[in-house]
This record gives sequence, C-alpha cells and structure tokens, in this order.
Amino acid sequence: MRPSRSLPGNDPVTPPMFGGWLRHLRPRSRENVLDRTKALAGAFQLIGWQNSLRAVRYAVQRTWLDRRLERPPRAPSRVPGRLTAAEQVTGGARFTFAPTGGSSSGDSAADLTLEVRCLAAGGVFVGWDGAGPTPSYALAGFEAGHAPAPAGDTTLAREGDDWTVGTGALSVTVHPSGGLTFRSGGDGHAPPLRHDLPPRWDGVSWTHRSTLDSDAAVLGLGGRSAPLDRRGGTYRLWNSDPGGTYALGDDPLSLSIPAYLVVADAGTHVAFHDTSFDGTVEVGEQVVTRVTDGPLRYYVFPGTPARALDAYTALTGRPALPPRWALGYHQSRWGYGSESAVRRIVGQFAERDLPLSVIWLDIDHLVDNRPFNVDPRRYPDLATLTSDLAERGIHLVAIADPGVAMDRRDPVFAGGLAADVFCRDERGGLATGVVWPGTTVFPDFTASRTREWWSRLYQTYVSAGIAGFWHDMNEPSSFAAWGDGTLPLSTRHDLDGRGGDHREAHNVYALLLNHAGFDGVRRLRPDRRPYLLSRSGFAGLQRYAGTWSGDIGTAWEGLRISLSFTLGLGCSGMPYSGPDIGGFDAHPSAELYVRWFQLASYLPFFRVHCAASLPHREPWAFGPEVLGQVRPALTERYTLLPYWYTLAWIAHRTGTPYARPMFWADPADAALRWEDDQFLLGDALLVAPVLAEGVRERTVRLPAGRWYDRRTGTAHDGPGHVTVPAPLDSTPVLVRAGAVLPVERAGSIVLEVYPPGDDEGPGGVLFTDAGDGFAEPVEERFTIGRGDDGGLEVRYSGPAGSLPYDVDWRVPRDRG
Ligand code: NBV
Repeated sequence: MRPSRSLPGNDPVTPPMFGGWLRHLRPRSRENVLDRTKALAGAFQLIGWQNSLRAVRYAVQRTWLDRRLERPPRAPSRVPGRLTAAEQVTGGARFTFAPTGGSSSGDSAADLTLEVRCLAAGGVFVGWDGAGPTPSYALAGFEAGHAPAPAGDTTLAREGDDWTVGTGALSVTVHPSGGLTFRSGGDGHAPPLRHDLPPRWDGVSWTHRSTLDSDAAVLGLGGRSAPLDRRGGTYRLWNSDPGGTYALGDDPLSLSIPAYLVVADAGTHVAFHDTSFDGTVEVGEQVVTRVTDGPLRYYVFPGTPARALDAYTALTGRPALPPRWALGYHQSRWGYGSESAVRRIVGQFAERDLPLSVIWLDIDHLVDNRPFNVDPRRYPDLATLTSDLAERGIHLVAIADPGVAMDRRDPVFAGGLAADVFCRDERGGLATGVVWPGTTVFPDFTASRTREWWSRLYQTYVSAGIAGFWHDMNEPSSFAAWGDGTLPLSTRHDLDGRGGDHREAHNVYALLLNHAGFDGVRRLRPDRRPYLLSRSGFAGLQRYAGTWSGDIGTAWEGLRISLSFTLGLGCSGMPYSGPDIGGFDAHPSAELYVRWFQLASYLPFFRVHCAASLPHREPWAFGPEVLGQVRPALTERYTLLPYWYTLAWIAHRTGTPYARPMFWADPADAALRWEDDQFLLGDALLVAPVLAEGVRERTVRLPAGRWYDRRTGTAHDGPGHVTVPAPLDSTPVLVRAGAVLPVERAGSIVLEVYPPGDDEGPGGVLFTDAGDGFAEPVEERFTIGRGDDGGLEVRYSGPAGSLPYDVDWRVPRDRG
C-alpha cells in the first residue's frame, strides 16, 4: 500500500510571489515583514545595486515584450473522433480519426492522425497530428536528422474495432476512441502496462492523460525539489534559475526533463514526451501532460527499470564517461578569490593527509565575472598553478556562464558580434539581459555557427591545463525583479535553420551549450574525456555533462531533498549528480555538515560548495572533532573508487544509474517502492544515510536475501527491517551476500568477498582502464562457488589466466 509521504509533495504550479531571479526574496515565513525586508536587502547586496536597478528595468521590458507576443490565431479544439483508417508503415502504423462527431469525408483538414512506430532499440514512438520523431535535439546524433531506427518485424492486426501494432516484445492497441493500451509481449493479450486516453488540443495546448494504477510510483522528470515518488505534485517543464536558494516544493528548477519512470505491480516503463516547449506534468490519479504550443509526441519504453533506461539512453544518448578523478572528492566555494588562496587550501589538505581530486574556480576568478576573461591579477599564472596541482593529482575546473558582457572592449563580445552569434529580439536588435557581468547578450546555441564559435573559446583554458568546465546560469538566467527570469519569449533563435523563438529554444538552450562545450574540449584535447557539469539542460544532457543540485537550501530538509534529487535524476537518464554539501545559501551546523558530507560520499558527484561570503567549510573548518567524523567518509570514497569507476562504465554503456532507488532490487516488491531514505549503490551496496538531526541509529528496510553490515560484518536476513547503529562518524552500509567488491588499498586492488546466503548473490565486476581517454576497458567478472574441497572460492573470468587480485574474505566463510 502507498504510505503517507515522508516528504510532502509540492503544490500545483502557482506563480511565485517574487518571480524571476529574485525568487530568493521569498522569505521562509511569508507573514514576516522583517524577514521580507532582510531578504530584499540581502538580494540587493548579493547582486549589487546597479544590477538590481537593471533587474527592475529588465523585468519591465520583458513583461512588455511577452504581453505583445504574437500567437497564431486560436485553432479550434480537437479530440479524435471515429477511427476511419489504419495503414501499415515501416516499423508501425498510421491511423486517421474523423473530426469529433463528424465523418471524415471531405473534411480531411480536421482529421487527426496518429502514428505508432516500434523501435529497433526497444520501445515505441507515438506521434499525434503529424508529429514525427524529428527534428529533436533530445535524440543522440540529432545533427544527422535521422529518425530512430524502426523495428523490423512489426505487425498490424485488427480485432473487432481495435487495432494492435506490435513486435514480439511489445504491442500497442489503438482503440476506436483514440485511446491506447500498451503491453509487454506482442499479441495484444498480455496484461496491460499502460493506458493512454484520447488527447485533446484546446487551441493552444495539448493535454495528454495516462492512467496510473493505485500501486504505481512515478519517478524522474529531471532535477526536482520533490519527494522521490512524484505523485501528488505538478511539475513545470520550464528551466528556471532558483535564484540563490530553494526549498521543498519550489518548482521548476534548472533542469526539467520530460521523462519519467513508472513502477507498478503491472510492470515498469519509462515514458518520454519529446517536447522542448513549456508545459506541465501533473502526477495524480493520472499523469496529465500539458504542452503549450508544441507537438504531441512521446515514447514508451517497457521493461525492468534498467532495461527501460537502456532503451531511453539508446535514443537520447549514453551518459558521458567521467574521467576517474571526477569520482574523487571535489572542494569548492564561490570566492576562493586567488591563486594563492587555492594553493593554501591544497596545502592544508596535504598537511592533514586528506585526499583531494578537484578544486573549482567560480566566477570570482574572472574580471568582473565575465566568462573566459581570467583575472590576471588574481590568477597571474594559471598554467603553473594547474601543473603544480597536477603533481599532487589535483585537477582544476573553471566556470563559464553564457551571459557575455555587452561591452565592445570584451573580446568575447567583440568576437561574437563579428561572428553574429548572439540572440536577437523580434526586431533584429541584440536581445539583452542582466547577469553577473551587468548588461549581457546570449549566444544562440541553436545555431551551428554559434556552437562552433563557442567551442573555440575553451582554448586558453585548455592550454593552461584546466581539466573541466562548469556551466552555470544557463537556463538561461537573467536577473528580473519579477516574472520569468529568462529571455523574452519573442527572442529569435536559429533552431538550426528552421527559425523560431524562445518558446521552443528555452529548454534546449543549455543542452546545446553543453554540446558546443563537449565538442570544443574534445577537439582541443582529443586524447582525454571532456568533463562538464551543467546546471541546466534537457533530455540528452547526459551525452555531454553531469549536473548538481544547484543552490539547494541549507536545512535538514535540503539534505533529504538532495537524495531524492539525485535518485530522480538517475531515473531521468542523468546518472552523474550530487548536492552542494552543507547547502548553498547558509552555513550549516556541524552535525548537518557531517551528515551531508556522509550522504554525498555515496553519491556520484561528491563536492563541498557554498555561496560567497559564507564561512569556509573545508573538512577541517568545523574543528578536529568534525574532521574526525568526516574523514572516514573521505577514506571510504577512495577505498571504493574501483567500484565507483566500474559503476561509471556501466552507466556509460547502459544508462543504469550508479545510485538506484530501493525497488531496483525487486520492482515487483511494492514494499520497496516508496523507500526514499535509503538506496542501492550498484548491485552490492545498500546505503542508509542519516538524514535527520540527533539520530544515532536507524532502521533499514532489507530486500530479500542476506545482507552484511559493512563495518561489523553482522549478517541480517531480509526481507524485513533491522535497526543499525549510526554514530556521528559513520553511515550504515550493508553489503549483499555473495558480492565481490573491488576496492583499492595502498594503491592495489583487493577483492572484498561476502559469502553467499541462500542464493548465489551478485558476484562482482571490475572495469579498469587508464582512468581517462577513449580506450576500451579491461572487464573482469567474479563469482563465488564451491571448490573441490567443498569450501567457498572466488572464480574469475577476464583476460588474466587466473585471479590476479588478493582476496579478503570479509566475513568468515563458515558464516556464509
Ligand atoms: O557562480 C556563482 C553561483 C554558483 O556558486 C552556484 O553554484 C550556482 O548555482 N551561481 C549559482 C550564481 C549565483 C547564485 C546566487
């Protein structure tokens, strides 16, 4: 049964009291005038009085432009009427519906068409009213404009008034009303997986409804400040800058992805509405998707969660493989301020014998926050800095926002103007906004010439040894005192020659920025993998970049959100993400810091970051006791690095996230479906973080089978609950019986082995390579079996003739 929520859902979308970038003026208590005044003062202080005035002027201008926006004359509402024709096409079938209540004869303009196409890579495409799969920026290889390959063996059969299109693996029954039933299995008789109601066009928007069983959980939709199960909320599809902080229920945030995973007794599937236009997804008794101005086209991928995400990422692109160092610990803050400060921090890590892989440079490393303009006074010799850090195995990542200062003395602006790459308004002038550098212009990444121009800007950084790039404020964000903090809807975009406006381009703006960045860095450094982190994006962002929580609010609630945020992204095809440890906008208590640090050490992106002007929060900043509490998490992260890296390869090949919701262990076990405060890391580990203040032990729900406490070796048998200790210096982690866990100790790989219980367990797998570059990895697999003497032994399959690693039986073999 569906439990009562542990995190409340968000309200239906309502316009925020303070919109745009200044949303963060919203005080926590809306009644308190003092709070509001303080927040207002804080906002002015943060962006400066000049930018505050510009933000007011910009809001006036944008409101005026959006009001004048021309919309095509309101087309009449449409719903499918009687089904009048069905014909087979490659990979599927096309259906024609008469206008409602009428006949089709002589009235073809009002006919509604439906196309159903089964895909070779699995799943099915559904397009209404002439919508085909292309053009779409979400599709991998969109430049070539190819539609996804159709399945070869599709059939179309009629039974009564119903038509069924299918392959051996799945079928879609089209009912005479325009409703659709999806089934796994090709003959149209398997139990239904999903029912879609006839869609409706109201002249501006499509409304599409899909029924949900009462036992279904719905996950995904991108980066959301919402419970893991999205039921009970309405989520807007419009990338929006959170403006410095956000709390539970604030929606939308920077990264909307119109893809969701449904897990129900009837089976699981991923659904993906491929539209970049504004819309909402309301998840209640039904999933109601509304798309304004855009086409109605979507995909359904049935199968286990892993199989459905495999098919989804075959379509939208496999997640980029991060270099191995990117799975280590990252230290960041807005405002390290200078090369000497960075050196000092690095020295402090070394003095305390703390591992560190990456330091991040925020906008304070730039002249007046201007992208690609490194401040020579504070960073006089970036190349020497990066090479000194490289000797210690530390990498530098630099930020690049898309807002370019509108100033002819700025080389980026001058070059971009000459190459004609900036977005224009509806009259042909430059479209301007307000970001950190002041009045800014925005490259139009929907033009291939802009992407080409932008891709070359990374050159100076790459030659100075900068290892990765951080794309922020790319919703795109503009400071607006009220209303929508982005470009006016009438802003013109190239859309690769098709032409259009911001209504279509907004949600793919960041996706295409990252496309440019990825191609540029790849070309400039062909032997290494680009490492990009982007705040905003769209379906397909995983091809180029990872993401993070953005400005998550410092609170215990924020800690909980950061888990559902990361797991939800993994179910939307974005496996690499993590939170700002401690929250972005305020200084956490020592205990909150410790617990956040511990959680993030088990999430793919492991970084401490915070706003400028806040106190430092390096691992020692809270004193020796706290350092002693976070050190084990840091050590464990590096011990598990071979396992993490293997998970990265698996995500890259199949789209399966590193961190997985509990139902991954058994999607049919409804008891696991709503477990949102513990998760699985790969096949071997169950992580049960502490997410509340004062907690020193916690209960863990165990899926079926035996589980060992990783610290103590105590065996627990599931299914059921156990209570485990959770002192301040540790995170409860359980290991599945029968797991072979590759870890790193003193520079060597060792296999930790956990004897099997009643079933043989997952064994283990290890992918190794140089840690960067594009060579294929060495793949090694391990299973546990009984030797001739009846004792347990580890069996090996891989290129070495016999097991090349030391084995550490973590639990005495006789207890298996
Ligand atoms: O570049 C400054 C910050 C950055 O530190 C943060 O991580 C981003 O999410 N950035 C937002 C812009 C300012 C936010 C108030």
